[in-house]
Amino acid sequence: MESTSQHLDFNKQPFGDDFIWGVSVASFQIEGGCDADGKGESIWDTFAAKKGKILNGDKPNISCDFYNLYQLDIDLIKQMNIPCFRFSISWTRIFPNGTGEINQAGVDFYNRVIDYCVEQGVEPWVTVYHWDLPQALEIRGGWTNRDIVTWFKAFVTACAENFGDRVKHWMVMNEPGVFTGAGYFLGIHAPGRTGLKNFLPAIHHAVLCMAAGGRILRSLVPDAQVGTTFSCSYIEPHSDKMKDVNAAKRVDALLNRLFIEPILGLGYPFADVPALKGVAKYQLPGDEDEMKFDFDFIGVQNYTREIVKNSFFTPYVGASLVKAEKRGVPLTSMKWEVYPASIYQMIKKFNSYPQIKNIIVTENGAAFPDEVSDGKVEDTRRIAYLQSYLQQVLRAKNEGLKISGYFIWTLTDNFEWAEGYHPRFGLIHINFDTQQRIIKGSGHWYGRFLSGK
Ligand code: GCO
Repeated sequence: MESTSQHLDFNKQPFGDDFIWGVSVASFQIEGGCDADGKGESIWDTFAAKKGKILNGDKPNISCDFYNLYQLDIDLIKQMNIPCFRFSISWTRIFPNGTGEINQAGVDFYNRVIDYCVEQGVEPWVTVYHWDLPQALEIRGGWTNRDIVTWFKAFVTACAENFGDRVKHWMVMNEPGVFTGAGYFLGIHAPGRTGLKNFLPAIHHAVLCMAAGGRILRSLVPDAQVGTTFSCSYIEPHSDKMKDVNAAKRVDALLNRLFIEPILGLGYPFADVPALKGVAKYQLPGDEDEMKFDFDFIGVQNYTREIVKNSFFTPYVGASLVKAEKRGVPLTSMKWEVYPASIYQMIKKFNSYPQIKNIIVTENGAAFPDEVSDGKVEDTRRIAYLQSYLQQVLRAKNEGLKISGYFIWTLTDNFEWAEGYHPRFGLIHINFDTQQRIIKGSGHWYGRFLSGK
């Protein structure tokens, strides 16, 4: 991998003055305050309270205490010269039972966060749904129940009506592929359900909600830019044998095409993943149109690539991933390969859909085992990672691809879902016992990069 010193004078200038820069977080990963001021229980509160679900038994109840320390964190964003702050809204702060009466104290919390951003000159970018479904709705079937479309519309409407006067950049959903796949098929994320019978309806309802949410935001906040975000990994076959090439094609359809294509009006990629054909069972007449929405931008979230080989015994996809650990490549704490060209390839892939108007990298970053020494965190590997991926974003931009922004995942070390607190992704180090924040070397580097000097 490229060394840090190679890019000491690399700054934002070659990206042009209009390029958008930011940092991303998610409500459940940072806020804590799990029952503060009338907040209801989300599927992640329930899941994390169960034994054996979160690595080391880590608890999300306090996390980074953003609920109380938000001003401090927004001050640090400003100190790092970061213009845009992407965060999400906890559904159960607004509707403790998922639907029904609004909890004004929850609305007030986000009003405080948004107002403070505006006061500090930091632009709020809001994700409506970043995985923390109300447990009260999960009991009624959650993403497998088509009523979720009605519940979700009410949630989006409440967000648009309460925050749309100040928030002009919206993302309806974060990575539907991950919350349906990990939460409703593999059972490793909340709510911990498994199998096609849960996964297939969850996929279709997530698509309907994404499009419906887009329409609501556009009508209630007409001067807003409305987007949504997708996880994606560059997929390469293990060999050039036809069976591996075809296996890679199936995994690519599953991981990279399943949600974007119906939104663009192309339908589900059933031809390449026949196992998903059962989704059709949940489609009602008229859904083809309801699934479509012309988003102003698509958020691409990329961290790595995957190498795929044919695997006769793996059900449904007949393919398996060749683990990065076994390939002798540089790894992050998530055991994800550091492979900068993946971000260029994914921008190029999304760019190739003529229906997509604009692409923004809404997440990219890396977890490394950072350590505090003499009050400092010298995370040179993260700086090298970010610089090398940014070089690839620049390559895409210079080739004329429709890429117009980049957000780092993430602001502070935080609760990394089933992995708990061990993967540290932040530009800011957190001591989870004292809540002390230390801007890491990477945070100082991003600040200099963004100052354009
Ligand atoms: C995701 C989520 C984030 C993660 C990040 C690192 O992409 O899974 O948006 O919540 O924390 O991606 O895994």
